[in-house]
Amino acid sequence: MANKLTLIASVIAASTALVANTASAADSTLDKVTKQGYLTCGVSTGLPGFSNPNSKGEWEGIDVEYCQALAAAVLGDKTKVKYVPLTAKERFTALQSGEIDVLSRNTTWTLQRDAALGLNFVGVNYYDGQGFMVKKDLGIKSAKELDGASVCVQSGTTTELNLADYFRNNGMSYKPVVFDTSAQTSKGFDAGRCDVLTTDQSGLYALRLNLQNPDSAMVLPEIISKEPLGPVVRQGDDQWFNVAKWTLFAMVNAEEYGITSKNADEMLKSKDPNVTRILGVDGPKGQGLGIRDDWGYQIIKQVGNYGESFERTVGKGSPLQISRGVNALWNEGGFMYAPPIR
Ligand SMILES: N[C@@H](CCC(=O)N[C@@H](CS)C(=O)NCC(=O)O)C(=O)O
Repeated sequence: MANKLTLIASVIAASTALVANTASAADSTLDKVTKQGYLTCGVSTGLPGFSNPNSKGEWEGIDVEYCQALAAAVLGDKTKVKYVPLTAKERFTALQSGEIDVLSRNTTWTLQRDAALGLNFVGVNYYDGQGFMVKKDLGIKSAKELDGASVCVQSGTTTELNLADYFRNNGMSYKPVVFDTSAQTSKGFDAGRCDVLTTDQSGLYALRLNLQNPDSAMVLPEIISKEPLGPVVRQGDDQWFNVAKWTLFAMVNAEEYGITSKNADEMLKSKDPNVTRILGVDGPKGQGLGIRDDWGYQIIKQVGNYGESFERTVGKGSPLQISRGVNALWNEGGFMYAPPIR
């Protein structure tokens, strides 16, 4: 009897180990990405500055450049990315199911998403906050004057929840007019389906550009929430989580130490150990992460540092013209601070 029980126990242990092994092999996103030779990146269906197809159908934006950086770090080639457009409602299921390797889609880091949804936020690549846009001819100057307004809003977002909180907190009522994509939301606003459009403030500036007459609308001064936006991976894959985190940190650190896509080659010979460690000439290189030693160099050379990416996509080099504000580096009055590469 005892023998039989031992036998059963060891069979159970062996099959559990087998299941665990299969699961961990299947769960290793880094192995999967390396084997297939490309990365699958979940983006929006189109939001200028963040993730948006250009006239040639190429994806552009700060969230797209993060995926390019991740591909450069892991595969040495920023073009090895397959983009999967996702609505706000679809995005988390796509990540949980393994359809995408990383979600990089103006997604707000919240407790519920980080914990209950089984996801890990990589960090913050854009500090945002929710705002309102109205037609100028309404004559409204503050969100406090919006009692009774109809509000165009996108489903499956923090925006919907903050909107309800804000109106309730201020003793005001509103009528939600709900859409699935940003294109539908801004068309709805343009067509007069609502008095006001609400979303992340960066999104307001982006959507305003696409209105028939951008000058007819204005953004109200109130910011009603915190929207720290960042890339997301699945829980339970620490190696991939690390690679994803340090890709973002390398871009921020590179800006801090003045390494750019243009001077990266020269910087390989720098006397500053902070610089050479970011570029993988010295220091931990790729060992602990399990990727190529020159991962940092590849990110900066092929994509650029955080500041370059910001200016090109949402900043002064883009139609959005957003200033750095709180997204400046920590030593320039902003929140962008990355742990050291050493
Ligand atoms: N940051 C918020 C809102 C994200 C969001 O989806 N915003 C809309 C409105 S600008 C958007 O990006 N839409 C793009 C799309 O429809 O694909 C969240 O994580 O819930």
